[in-house]
Amino acid sequence: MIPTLQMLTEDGTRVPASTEHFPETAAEFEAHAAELTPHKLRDAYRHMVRTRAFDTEATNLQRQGELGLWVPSRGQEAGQVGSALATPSADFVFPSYREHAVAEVRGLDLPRILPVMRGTRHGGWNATEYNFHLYTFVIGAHTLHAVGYAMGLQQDRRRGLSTDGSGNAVVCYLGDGATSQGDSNEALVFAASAQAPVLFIVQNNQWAISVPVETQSRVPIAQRADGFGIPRLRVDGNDVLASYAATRFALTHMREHGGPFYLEFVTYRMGAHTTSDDPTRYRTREEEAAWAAKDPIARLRALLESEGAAGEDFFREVDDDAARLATRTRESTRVNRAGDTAEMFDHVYATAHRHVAHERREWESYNSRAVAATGGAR
Ligand SMILES: Cc1ncc(C[n+]2csc(CCOP(=O)(O)OP(=O)(O)O)c2C)c(N)n1
Repeated sequence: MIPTLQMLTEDGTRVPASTEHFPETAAEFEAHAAELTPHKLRDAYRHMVRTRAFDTEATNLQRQGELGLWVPSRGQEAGQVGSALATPSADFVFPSYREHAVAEVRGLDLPRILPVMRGTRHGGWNATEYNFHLYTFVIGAHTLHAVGYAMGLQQDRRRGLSTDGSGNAVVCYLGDGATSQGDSNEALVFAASAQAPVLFIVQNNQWAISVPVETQSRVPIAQRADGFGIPRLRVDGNDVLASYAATRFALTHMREHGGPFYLEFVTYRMGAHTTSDDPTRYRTREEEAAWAAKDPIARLRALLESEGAAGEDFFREVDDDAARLATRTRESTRVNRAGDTAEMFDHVYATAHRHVAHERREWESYNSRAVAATGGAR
């Protein structure tokens, strides 16, 4: 079994990175974790609690018929927040569809994720504004987009084109199930061949809908990187310190040595796969209880309390902040109506393009005829 980096135990105690398991790199992990000052740890906690409140509200909205579908992130907040805090804002991020806490850290107002789940928007935000791509529901497809983007960065550099503000690396999130997809494996081949600067972060949440990770892979997920010649690390994904330190380490390694890196975050999807799923059909209550005891938010709270970094006032204020976000999520979603469908042409390219302009005109003309034919109903 390969070792797993842990710096915060399940009961919220800070522990040094194991020098036995990571003899050459433990000191670097420690140095990175030390960057998380009490102020930054409080920020991390706030992001996690806000995301969970939003996530719970979105689940409720789906149950009440306000959303077609919801994809809960409960339980995966530490890995997402830790890695996102370690990622420079100029580095482009390709999420799959469960990275709500990453969106929160990137500065995207979380209710903006919901129109696509309500069926009123094609996307929801301008990806270049946050360096955060739209969600991709086709498993693994975005891993190829991420590698293509990183190869573009390499081309720009080779040609001496300005790369100001375009970042040094690309971060791509995928699930354990996605590691079985053809696209994801092709992405790893291309990333390794081209030595493209892509950090693959696999959130191993133990389940791909009803398929357990043991069926997905006969070896620990991180070990899959070995066959591609990509350096890797296995990390406790419910530990915000280790997730942050590992991501900082990987991005630093990539900057110094070039090429991709692969992180496996060991975590757990505490909720259903989506609101269309019933996990009681395929997993035990004992398993759920065992992982509930590793809740990433409780763990960070215990650390903040034991180190005197936050007190009751802070926790109450964060809960109020999260409750306000949930209320705003509900209110903005219930009045949300279909947007202008032509906005799907807005962000295809960063600058205007005549083919896209032509397609937009064609669409607008078709759409106005279709609206007229249905007597104005949309
Ligand atoms: C190409 C493709 N095949 C199948 C699906 C159906 N599908 C949706 S989610 C999912 C499981 C993904 O599991 P994993 O990659 O572990 O991510 P998680 O949902 O657990 O975050 C599948 C098979 C899909 N969306 N796209």
